[in-house]
Amino acid sequence: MALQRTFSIIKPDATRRNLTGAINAKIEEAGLRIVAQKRIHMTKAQAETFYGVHAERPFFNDLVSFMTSGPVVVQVLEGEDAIAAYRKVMGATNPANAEAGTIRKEFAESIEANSVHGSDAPETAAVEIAYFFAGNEIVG
Ligand code: RTP
Ligand code: MG
Repeated sequence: MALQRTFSIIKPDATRRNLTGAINAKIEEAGLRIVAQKRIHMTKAQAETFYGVHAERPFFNDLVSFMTSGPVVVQVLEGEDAIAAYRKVMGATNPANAEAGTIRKEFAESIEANSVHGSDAPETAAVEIAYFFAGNEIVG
């Protein structure tokens, strides 16, 4: 399979606990390469647009508040089958259901404060990457 790219966010619960390096180690151990990375504080408008697919969900307002509650690290990851590979090392949305050794099992605080985001399909990965990165910020 060809190289694929996925979009990742290290969420505010993880940056607050200084876990960026520990999460990046998990990413690299999974065979993924961090080809773009920056630390930002998302605006409310950015978070609302980014999670627009969840706008009608009961947890939407809490999710936007959480994602703007502190800095995040946005990343582009590259590797074989990167979207599925990253979802695997992230673990289940609810850390209670996540497999041993996954990022969410080891680091997540709750179903909401679950330390990382990863794209769920090639189409969403492309949109999410373009939302946060210019082409010349990604170095493969
Ligand atoms: P993500 O999009 O962040 O990679 O996570 P995911 O695919 O595993 O989960 P998704 O269903 O897309 O939900 C997006 C994020 O919303 C928060 N959430 N809170 N309170 C709740 O019941 C609830 N459910 C989801 C989580 O931060 C989840 O990652
Ligand atoms: Mg999702």
